[in-house]
Amino acid sequence: RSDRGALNFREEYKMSKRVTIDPVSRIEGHLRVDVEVDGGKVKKAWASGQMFRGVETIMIGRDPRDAWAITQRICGVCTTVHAMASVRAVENALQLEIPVNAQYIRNMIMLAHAVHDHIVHFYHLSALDWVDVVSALKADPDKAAALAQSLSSWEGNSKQEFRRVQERLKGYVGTGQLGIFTNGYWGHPGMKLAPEVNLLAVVHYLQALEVQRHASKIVAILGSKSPHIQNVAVGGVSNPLSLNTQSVLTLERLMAVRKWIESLDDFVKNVYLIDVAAIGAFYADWTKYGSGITDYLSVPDLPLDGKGTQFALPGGHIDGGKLESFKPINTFGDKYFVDGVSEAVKHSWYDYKAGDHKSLHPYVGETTPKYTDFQDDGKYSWLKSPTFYGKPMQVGPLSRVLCMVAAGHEPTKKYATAALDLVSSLAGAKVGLDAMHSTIGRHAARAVGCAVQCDELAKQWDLLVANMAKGDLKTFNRPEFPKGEQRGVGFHEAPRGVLSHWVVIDSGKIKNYQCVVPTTWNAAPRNENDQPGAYEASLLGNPVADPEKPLEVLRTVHSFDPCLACAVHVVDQKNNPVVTVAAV
Ligand code: NFE
Ligand code: MG
Repeated sequence: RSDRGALNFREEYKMSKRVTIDPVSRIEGHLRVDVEVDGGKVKKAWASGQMFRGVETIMIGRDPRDAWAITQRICGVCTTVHAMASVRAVENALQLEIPVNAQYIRNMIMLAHAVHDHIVHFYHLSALDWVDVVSALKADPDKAAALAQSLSSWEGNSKQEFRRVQERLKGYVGTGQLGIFTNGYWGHPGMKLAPEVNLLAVVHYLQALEVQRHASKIVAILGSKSPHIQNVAVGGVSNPLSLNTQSVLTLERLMAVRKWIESLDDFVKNVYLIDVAAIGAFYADWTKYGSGITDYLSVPDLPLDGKGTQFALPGGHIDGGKLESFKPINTFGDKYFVDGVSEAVKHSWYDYKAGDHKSLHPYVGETTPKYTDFQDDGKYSWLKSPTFYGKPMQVGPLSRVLCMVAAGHEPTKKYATAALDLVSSLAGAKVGLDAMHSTIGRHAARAVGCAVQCDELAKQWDLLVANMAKGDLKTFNRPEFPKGEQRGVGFHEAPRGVLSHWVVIDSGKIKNYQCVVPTTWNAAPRNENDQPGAYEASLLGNPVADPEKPLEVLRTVHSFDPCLACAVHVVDQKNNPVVTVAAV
């Protein structure tokens, strides 16, 4: 970052071969990653959440009906997801059924949010790990457009568009002002794409900026605001439905939503899915790196009934990468899920009353901060370490897609097969489902899952409109809080994976509240048995060509789409990095 930093780095690197990336950027929140590099490969890795938020502790004593509005502020990226998990937790505690219209509206919000998240993650947060923007200047724009047209009939693949974008890019670079593209690892030996492919990706990067707005509009129309929706309530949603009255959710607004669904669908299937397959084919060696933990966990989502016993998308657990081991999670409050989750703090900056050698179930979870310093073999992160029946898990798009394939979900199988066939034909070698257990596989899975989500958006829209046509306009069932204690869990398959909120209510007040969040699963420090979390495990064996520009480490970390704000759910502490590398 500064001359001093660079000097420190060179001196220390000779001795320790340790690289600290702090902060990792193009993510949400504050993540530090340390790796020990030997012989050009990562031998040891640490992932550390560098801020404490404490949202769980401020929930105590509050009205459970307010929890969603507060916990939603955990994150500025997946804003909707904590609202959903929270109302589901309270509804589960009360065994409160909600109207199906409320499910459909919530489902559409979750889906639009997820599609937004995935498009932005691929193009704007991670593509620049693979795409050399400066090299795109050397491309022949007509050849690049011809390549794009050979892959897809997307209307934005014209020669005129490719020439226009390249001229615009020359304008940036010519003035020496790269703007959002400053500080990339341009010209790094790990960048392998031909100039034409780089230009293709830059064109779609800019188009994706336009298209992602359509997903946000859907969230804003249905959720009354984006980011941070305002329309959920324990018991349903606060959207009054009407076929023709103004100021409520009318057919006119729903038709606008439909138009944006179609635009997203077009982009995801004809651009995003294709680009991921193309980049995957050109970086086929990255199917060998980054698998890490192959115990996968996902939860079913998109409930189709008021209780959460039927879901559009399946979820469950895969043991050791073996699809045939798949065990489903079936309903809200599923015992197999509820009994399996616990969190440890042996390597986290927290203290458990009964000692740190054991993990705690979220219903009896504790959030008592205890900061030390960064201790390689002791405490080094604000994240806890969640486990499922004692084992660390990988969660997220890859887990979700593998579980859906294992469950026999046909649309997922269809998009996964199409994507892998395209990769195989471009790479000139058969690439199968096994290749998905990798850094690049996480990107492919995210795109496959996103295509499924676009289909589901249209289906949920159809379900809502068909139900309204039958005359059912109900969206809310009032909750009643009995005396005594109730416990509930709300889970949601959020963009980054399994999210669960756990609430203990005592006579209408929150007695305990724990959030076990996707990035907590993936970016967890070592657990009570010193087993590494998913980021840490996935980094082992990663190549590092130039430790001063650890592009390959960022590739694998970014493939998870980190969100540390979520993961630690409000104090920056001093740390003493050996080597500090700031990277875009
Ligand atoms: Ni802050 Fe999130 C998602 C949640 S964290 S983005 O998806 O919950 O992993
Ligand atoms: Mg938590």
